[in-house]
Amino acid sequence: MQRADGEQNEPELKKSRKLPALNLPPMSSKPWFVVATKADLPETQANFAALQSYLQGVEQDLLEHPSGMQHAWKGRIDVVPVSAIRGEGIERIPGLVLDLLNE
Ligand SMILES: Nc1nc2c(ncn2[C@@H]2O[C@H](COP(=O)(O)OP(=O)(O)OP(=O)(O)O)[C@@H](O)[C@H]2O)c(=O)[nH]1
Ligand SMILES: [Mg+2]
Repeated sequence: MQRADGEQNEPELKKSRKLPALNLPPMSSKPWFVVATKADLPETQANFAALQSYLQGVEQDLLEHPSGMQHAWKGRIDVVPVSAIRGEGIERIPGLVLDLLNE
């Protein structure tokens, strides 16, 4: 902030306590999987096939990880087709989460 007398005045925010550095692993290092909704709609089939081949490309390191990070998590990327509206296909999800937690 510029004062009328030309002195620099620290903005109020800068005076507040600095946050400590984050030493947590980056998001990109975390395992993940994809839940693909609308599997009950026939018109989503082509998109689903495209999604599967994209994920295979990422898994096989042929395509960039979606985070753009070099040391991103490398593992099996599952994709679960579901009908969110009918609550179908969701049974696999808790098991997938447990597998990834126990990795
Ligand atoms: N038939 C069907 N409709 C769904 C499904 N999931 C969401 N919808 C409908 O799709 C519309 C968009 O809802 P959401 O998916 O929550 O919103 P969104 O993800 O921001 O939008 P989309 O890009 O359309 O998926 C709503 O009318 C939902 O009821 C599904 O699995 N099957
Ligand atoms: Mg949606």
